This record gives sequence, C-alpha cells and structure tokens, in this order.
Amino acid sequence: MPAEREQQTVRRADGGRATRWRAAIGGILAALAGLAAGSVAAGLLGTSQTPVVAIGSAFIDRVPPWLKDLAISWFGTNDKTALRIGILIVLLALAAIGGILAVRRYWAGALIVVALGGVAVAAALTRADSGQTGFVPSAVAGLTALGVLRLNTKRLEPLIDFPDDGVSRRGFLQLSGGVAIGSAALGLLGRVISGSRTAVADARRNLKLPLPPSLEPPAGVQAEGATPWATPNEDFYRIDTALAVPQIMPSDWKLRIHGMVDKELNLTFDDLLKRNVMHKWVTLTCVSNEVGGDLIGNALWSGVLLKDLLEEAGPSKDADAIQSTSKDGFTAGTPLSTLLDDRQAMLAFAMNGEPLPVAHGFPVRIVVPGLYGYVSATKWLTDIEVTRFDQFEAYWTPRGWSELGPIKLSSRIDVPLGKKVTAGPVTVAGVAWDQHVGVSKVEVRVDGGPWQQTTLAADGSIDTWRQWHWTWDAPRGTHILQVRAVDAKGTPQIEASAPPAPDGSTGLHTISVKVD
Ligand SMILES: Nc1nc2c(c(=O)[nH]1)N[C@H]1C(S)=C(S)[C@@H](COP(=O)(O)O)O[C@H]1N2
Ligand SMILES: [Mo]
Repeated sequence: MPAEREQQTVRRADGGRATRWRAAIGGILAALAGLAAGSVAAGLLGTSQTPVVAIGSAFIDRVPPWLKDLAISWFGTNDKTALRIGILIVLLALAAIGGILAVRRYWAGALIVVALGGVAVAAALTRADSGQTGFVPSAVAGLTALGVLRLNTKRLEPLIDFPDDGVSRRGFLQLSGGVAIGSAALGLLGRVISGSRTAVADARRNLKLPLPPSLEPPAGVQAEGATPWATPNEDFYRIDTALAVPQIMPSDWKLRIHGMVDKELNLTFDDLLKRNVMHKWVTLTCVSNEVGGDLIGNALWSGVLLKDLLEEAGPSKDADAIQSTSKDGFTAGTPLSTLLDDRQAMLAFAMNGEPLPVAHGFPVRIVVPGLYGYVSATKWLTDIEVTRFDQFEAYWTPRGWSELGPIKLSSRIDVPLGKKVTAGPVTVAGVAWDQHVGVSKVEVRVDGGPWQQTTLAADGSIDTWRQWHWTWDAPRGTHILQVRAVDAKGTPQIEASAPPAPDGSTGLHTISVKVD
C-alpha cells in the first residue's frame, strides 16, 4: 500500500507540474487574445492607445531623467522598441502567473488580469492624446483576457485530478490552438483597420510643397573624412516621448496661435503654404546628448518665419514665452525673444527637401536655432499659446530639466573613431557647434600634450555645426585624443564634466586610439 500511495503522489506531482505549465500557457494566451482584441478596438476607434502603448506612454511620462538617459545610452534611439518589448514581457509573465493561480482559485488569477487591465485603462485616461475613447482598447483587452482565462480554467480543472485524461487534454489543446489562431487573426485585423499609418504615409508622399532651390550644402563646409555636414533624414537622430508616432493628415492639421495676443490666429496647412516660404540650414541638438554623443543633426528646413505669424497675432508687451503643444500632449516653453529676433525661428514643414518624416513631426514642427529641442522643437505641432514663464511649466521642467535650454558650445571627434590606424599621417576630424553664436577655433591634443590648432572648414552659418580637421603624425601605441572649441565671442568650451541633466552636458570629448 505505501508503495502504491507513493506512486500516486509522484503521478500527482508530475500531473501538477504539467497542469501548471498548461495553466501558464493558458494565462499567456488569454493575455495575447486580450491584446489582439485591444488592437482591433484601437483600430476601430482610430486611436493609437493599445494597452501596451497606453502603459508605455504613461511610463515614459513618469521616467526620472537619469533613467531616460540610461535608456538612451543603452538602447539609443531604439529605446522605444526596448520599452515595448519590456512591457510585453512583464505583461505576459504576470499573465502566466494569473493563469496558474486561476486553476485553483479563478478569482485570484482574474484579479491579476483585472489589475493589468486597470493599469492600462488608468494609463490611457492620464494621456493627453488618448481622447475620450482612449481607454476602450485597454478595457476590451482586459475583458477579453478575463473571458479566455475563464474558458481555459474550465478546461484545466479536470486535469488537476486526472492529469492523464486524454479527452480533457485534447480539449485544452483544442482551446489553446483556437485561441492562438483567433488572436493572430484578430491581431492582423487590428493592423488592417488601423490604416491611419498608411493613410498619413500616402498623404505625405503625395504632398506638393514649395521646396528649396538646391539641397547642396554651402561651399567648403565639408571637412575631408568627417561625418556628412548635411545629415540625411534616415540618419537624423529621433528623440521624443511618443511611443506611437502621432498620425496627422495635412488636411486635418490646424494651428491655433492664441493667449496674450491682440488677435487669435487659426491656420490650416494650406494657409501655411500660401505664406512666404523660407529655407534654412539649422543644426538641431538634444539636451540629452552626452559629450561625444550623436543626438545632433544638421538639416535644411523649409517653412515659414514664426516671427511673421506672431507679429500678425500681436503679442502683448507683458508676454515673455510661448508654450507650444503637440498632438500627443508634449509641451515646450520657448522665450518669445528668441522667436522675434533675427535667428529666423520657423514653423517647418520640410526637411532636406522632403515633407517632414512622420517621426520628425509631420506635418508641421518648430525649429529654433540655438535652443535644445526640449524647449523649442515641438513636433506634430497643434497649438501655440503666447504667455509668461510664470504661468506654466512645460513637459520637461517638472521632470528635472531647466526651464531655459540654450545649446552649449561643444565639440566631437568623429575620425579615427573605432578605425584601424597605422603609424604615420592620420586624419583627425570632427564637428563643433554653438548654434546662434558660432565657432571660431577648434584644438586637439594628444596624450595631454600641448593643444594644437586644427583647420576649420567653411562656416555654413552660426546656426549650424562646423567641421574641423587636423593631420596627426601618429606614433605606434595607444594614445588619448581630446578636442576643445572656442566660440565666436572668444569663450572657450567648458572643460569640467557635467551630465546632460539639467541643462546639457559639458566636458571634453576624449577618445583612445590604437596605432599599429
Ligand atoms: N511632440 C514632441 N516634440 C518634440 C519632443 C517630444 O517628445 N514630443 N521632443 C523634443 C526633443 S527633446 C528633441 S531633442 C527634438 C528632437 O527632434 P527630432 O526627433 O526630429 O530629432 O524634438 C523635440 N520635439
Ligand atoms: Mo531632446
């Protein structure tokens, strides 16, 4: 008898383990079915707020500056894909646990599903861009997952006591297979319905814009061996808080300029195109750019002078700022003085001779020479309020970043970075920038030796970066190269290291080169 009982316990334990696996898979399938149903709901409602996007967006809004910078340094501009995958893994892991719990106590597993759905619903409700229906996909996902979990649990219950019961096992398998196929089909359907992506891409492709007469960079700006002076759109860095890129049809785009103005202005995309169009090379920089980093790019922007529009609206003498808002609720606070002075801040609709890429703010964004993007370069622009800095806080201000963000003088070595170098003459080259002030000198030094003057390429304008190069008679061994710049007013670059937060990194770009 004891032996028999022992055997039974062994079988139970095995059956228990097998059931647990099935239960975990059941939980995961319930979650996937929920997510698929959520994507169909999002597609039908024309919202980007799927449960993963809702949770991810709310997460992004709450990330402290150090974590944002860590994510950028780990994943670069793939940080959003990493976040989506991370959220999915956490969701599915919790769903697996929910599935296991549900077999013995359905309510315990259901509680996890309800909590996850609740988090997604709450996340969607706190987003500016989710509209009134943005929570629906998350609610649909939660309810669908709950229902599928219930079905799974019913099929698994008999297997707890009779793990070898073939009929029950087949029943569970059939259900799982059905749920998997159904979810995949729903997921596909969701993609097809949420056609706004392709609709906007098509509208962008067919758009006819007044474009620059030439895309050629000014003569002499390119230093030999250095990074392209003009950054192609595909290589242009992308930084924003938008997990799902806002999709705006040019025909739907409207801009309201209001607040402390004599006359409110309402513009459509066509109104904008009828105005005086200008083209200007401007180097955009992100405040999160580390010393030596690549969150900087130079493009030929086309659009209209913001100054003309603001003057038409007639800002009040007491106003000192604008708060610009994007479709997805991001806001930037920009000093009014920088929009009315000679730097030609603009509402841009084209980048390097093409309509703005959707990820770079299609159909209209702001570009202000000399200011970091977070205080100026609002993409998917929909609203400009003329106001005072003491009346509002823009998106990044309560998150640990300075209210004002003038770009800091900085310089970078681009070659020979990570390249094989042989002893003898070696080209050292890179870029330096101090937008709207200009760069007058760049120096390099080797192994802490004397600073050596480099040759500057022609200056595109004070609003673009400037390239430099230097020929180094490189001896064998491992060497440290450093670069520093001086601005057009004679002020040298800050040499002390500082991190990006709160108002931009400082320090000297330092690289190590192995010479064979
Ligand atoms: N709508 C919106 N606009 C935005 C942001 C954002 O998060 N949302 N980020 C700003 C920041 S921090 C930078 S550095 C620039 C980057 O512009 P890019 O992605 O076209 O390079 O966009 C700015 N405009
Ligand atoms: Mo930025």
